[in-house]
Amino acid sequence: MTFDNLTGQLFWPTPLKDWRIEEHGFQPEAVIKNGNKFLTANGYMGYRGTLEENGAAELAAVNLSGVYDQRGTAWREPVNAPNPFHVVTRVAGQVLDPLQHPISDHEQVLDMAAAVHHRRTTFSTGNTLVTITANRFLDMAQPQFMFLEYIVQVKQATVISVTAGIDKQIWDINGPHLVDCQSWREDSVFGYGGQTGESQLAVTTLSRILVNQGECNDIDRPDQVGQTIAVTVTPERPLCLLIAAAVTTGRETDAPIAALADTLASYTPETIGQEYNRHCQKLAALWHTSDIQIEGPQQDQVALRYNILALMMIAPLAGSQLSIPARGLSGQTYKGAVFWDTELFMTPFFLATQPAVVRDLVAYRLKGLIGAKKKAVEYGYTGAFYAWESQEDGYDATSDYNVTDVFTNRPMRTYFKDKQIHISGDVALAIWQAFQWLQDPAILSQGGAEVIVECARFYVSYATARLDRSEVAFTDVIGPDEYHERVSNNAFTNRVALATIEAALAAIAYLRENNAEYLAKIAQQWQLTDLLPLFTETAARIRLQTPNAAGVISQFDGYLALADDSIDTVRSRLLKPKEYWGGAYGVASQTQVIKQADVVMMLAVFPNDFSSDIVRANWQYYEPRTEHGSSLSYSMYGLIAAQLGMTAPAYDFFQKTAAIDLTGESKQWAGTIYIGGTHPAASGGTWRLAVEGFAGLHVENDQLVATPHLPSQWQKMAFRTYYQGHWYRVNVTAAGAVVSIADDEKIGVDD
Ligand code: IFM
Repeated sequence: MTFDNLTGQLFWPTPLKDWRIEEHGFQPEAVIKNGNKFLTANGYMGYRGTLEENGAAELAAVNLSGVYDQRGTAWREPVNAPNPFHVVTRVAGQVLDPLQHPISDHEQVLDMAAAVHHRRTTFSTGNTLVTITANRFLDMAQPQFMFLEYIVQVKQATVISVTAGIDKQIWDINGPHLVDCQSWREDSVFGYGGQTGESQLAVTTLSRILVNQGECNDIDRPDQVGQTIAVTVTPERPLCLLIAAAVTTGRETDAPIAALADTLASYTPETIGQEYNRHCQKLAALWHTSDIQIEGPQQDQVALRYNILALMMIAPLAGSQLSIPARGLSGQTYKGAVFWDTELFMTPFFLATQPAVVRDLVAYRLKGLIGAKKKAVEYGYTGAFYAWESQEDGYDATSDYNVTDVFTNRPMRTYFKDKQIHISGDVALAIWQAFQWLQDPAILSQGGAEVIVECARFYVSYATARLDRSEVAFTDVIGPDEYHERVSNNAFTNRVALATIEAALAAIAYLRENNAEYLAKIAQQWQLTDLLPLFTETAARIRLQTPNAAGVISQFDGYLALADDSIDTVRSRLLKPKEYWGGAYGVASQTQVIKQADVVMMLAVFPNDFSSDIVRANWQYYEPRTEHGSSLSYSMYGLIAAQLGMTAPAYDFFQKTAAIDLTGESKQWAGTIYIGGTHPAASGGTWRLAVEGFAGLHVENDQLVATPHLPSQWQKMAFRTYYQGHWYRVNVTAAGAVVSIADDEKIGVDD
């Protein structure tokens, strides 16, 4: 459909440098990395930061939140929807794609204020220049919708042909996931989709193209459904396309395809502009409560905002009861599964800035209780053993063979699923923290208390199976450091188990006092009479690792007796670059080299357990022995360093954790398995390091207090935070911090 008044520049990116991620020049080897770096998302779906001409080979994808499928015996993974923004421009039959065609200029930008992806590429073609500019956003106000403007400018009159529409070739790792796919067209709207093989869930992409000139023809080819536009473009009149698209799945029964198609059919350039404004308003409201302003190097401000936006864009939609996968909405790696990353690294950000999101994060784990109870039974325990890699309804997607041996190409038995038992406590403690932070009794009475009690029950049953008469031990486990498998009394795990049982006792005590009716109803189901003494007795006897004469806490029984080789020595023993460091024969397994913060993680989760001398002794002992092979590691070392006042290393770790998705230099392989994508735990960790580390925000006697340790590079920090029914402003300088109430804020926990 042709619109004369379509001139482009509807979603133009901000010129403000503090709000821009930008890259200039084109590097073919950075295409996949940039797909992660320039991701845009809106909680319903993520669109990888690829260029419009890219397809499955460049990992272009529309990754859906919470829709999974399994093909044969391959790993179950999230489903990608057909991509409606596949646009290819040709001049004299040549495809304008920087991977194939000479260019004179290229930029890619993420406008963080409006979550707009922008690219502009100038191609040298014949004796003229053709510039393609494209801006797109995933609508925050109407999350099933997304919009793209695509503009072709020329230096002199040039015959241009454009093919635009839905790409039928979907990037899948273990697909294809959509079967019985069909395309269709009704007036100006066309669509393509199918259904998932495993659960027959319909997934459809709909689209409509608006253009300002040219001869438009509908196409429906094996690879694409859409339109071709042929036109002689002049310097005075660029070719402009606007694509309005929507994705729908069988879950949205209240938004049938016909209704979405009607909305798409009704759009004009003006109403799309209005929709963009609504999207920006929605995002501005999120920024209002979530932004952190600093006075310091611009690159730090930009990096901080980048990580905050990364979390805002992937927060589950209100009421979806979904959570956040370890790779966010950037694709299918890590099976789109939810790990402890959400509870320990991301939840603190949402509690403080968008408390309503926490309701869905908690609801997701409540739904997972059935699966967690089943898993406990499968392993011979009672209570709730949560999935290490959780998909929908708490299904544990972890394979028994999560790593492939690079020498034999055989799957290696790993024990993440069976032995990383701290996951149950991570879930329980996050729910307990949410209850305390939000002061919302419904969190406990609507299922939260049950989860906490069942997780505590699991620890009791795990421990009693190996009960030493005097001490409760947790043998044969894996702590956060995954390189050392099947160890005993991992310091973090035992401490988490104790805190879980204590939280269960506290939750029961709270219910007894405040909701006796509910407690009476479930007392029998929980077998409270038997359970309470068991909880008290177990909690009193859990063996905690204690500091030795030098103040060092052993990561697990026998850890300090392992070979104390340096990381470089251990690395020098690798025979292949992608060799796995852990497991039975890994180069790190029989040494003190660890993958990620473990004892230091415990110190971050339980900050009041030890004196600062002990905390410092452990930071100093473990840091040189930590490979930081997980994106979860830098932030926790930075957080503890900041709290200790070691601001120089804290700042160094801030820069490292904040840059993980900006540089794309994190680990991309586990054995022969690709694990690339975005790292929201590092983003949450970045926020925690800034807020809990540099600003020193914490709770003392139910009051928010800030004891700052700003790095010398920062002069000021200012941000908002929610706590127990109030909004606060926190202003930090090197001299101190002021935490003041700001109840003029309109956005509350239920918005
Ligand atoms: O949850 C983490 C784990 O701690 C280390 N490996 C990667 C997982 C997902 O981020």
